[in-house]
Amino acid sequence: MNMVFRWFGEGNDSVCLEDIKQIPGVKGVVWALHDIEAGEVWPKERIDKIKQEADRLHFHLDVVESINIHESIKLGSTDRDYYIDNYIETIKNVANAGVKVICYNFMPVFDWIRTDLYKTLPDGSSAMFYEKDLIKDLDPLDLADKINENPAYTMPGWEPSRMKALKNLFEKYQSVTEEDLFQYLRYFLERVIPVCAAHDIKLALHPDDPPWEVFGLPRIATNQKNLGRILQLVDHPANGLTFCTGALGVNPNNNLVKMIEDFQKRIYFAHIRNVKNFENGDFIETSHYTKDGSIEIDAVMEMLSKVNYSGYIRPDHGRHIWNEKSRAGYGLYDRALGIMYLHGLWDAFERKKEGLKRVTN
Ligand code: DNO
Ligand code: MN
Repeated sequence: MNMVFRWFGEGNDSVCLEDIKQIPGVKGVVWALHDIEAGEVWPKERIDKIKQEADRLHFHLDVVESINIHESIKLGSTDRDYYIDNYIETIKNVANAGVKVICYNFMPVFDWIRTDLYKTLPDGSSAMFYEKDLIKDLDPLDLADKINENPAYTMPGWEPSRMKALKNLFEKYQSVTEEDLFQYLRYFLERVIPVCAAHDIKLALHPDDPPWEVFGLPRIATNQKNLGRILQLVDHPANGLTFCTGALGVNPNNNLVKMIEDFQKRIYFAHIRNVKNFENGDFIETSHYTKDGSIEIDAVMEMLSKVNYSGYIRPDHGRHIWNEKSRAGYGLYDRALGIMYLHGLWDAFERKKEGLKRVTN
């Protein structure tokens, strides 16, 4: 297991590399060029600059999160090859800098969706919240009109620049079915997986968050059956998964422990976080501690240890605690607490596997 920590880059994150250095056992930072639009090539000079910054503190840059996929690829449009060619150039550029795993997602239009980024929890901290009915009752085309008239209507986490094209994009997706999305993903993978294989890179698909259809937009990386099918689209070790307990775990029908057991050979990156699921379909993110949420983080770590997981792990979103001002979900304090919990579980399960010999030696 290789513990890593997400960092949004100089000037783009309240957390600095020096802070991350003081969290025990963190070997690398998970990075991206966040200002580069989906579909553009990541320039070598920009990658080299991040590498210099990370080298200074002896962090590796093995994991990129994310290289985002242009909508034309997800829509199967006629211009998709241009964007896939660019993706391939970026794969080669990051491979040159030593990257081993590329996390990405295949969600139409939006990445993760929440209705409140700073909802207060009973202990006085705040965390990201999803209110199912609020999303259910929204007509996205109406919403797109409203956002264009008044950006204040925008939902948390939505970048205003993308919202301008929202209506147009929604219209294009009207005719795209789940089955189409599988075929468009296959087309993409058939082109990029050989390049990844040649450059010793693993592609690791992040599950959809939340793992169900939103605003009538199809979503496919949602459950065990679909993830299994995605791995078969191009059945090659370079076609892998990011295992995100929070994204998958808000659907109580997803058996996370079984997924780890079944997909163990193809999981290259794990995002560990806890969420509390309410009966009406709402959910709120919590601390990583098993007893604070609905996800058995202890059982997840036990299975990762049992299958001798040797990939990368990062604590996913944390709460905002101790008055920290940070990007939503990405403060220093709660993610650092989370890491110590994950280290504790991991070491205990590893120790159990070895028996008590280290104690008696
Ligand atoms: C949220 C993250 C996601 C993730 C992308 C991967 O904080 O888990 O935004 O980075 O979905 O492509
Ligand atoms: Mn995640």
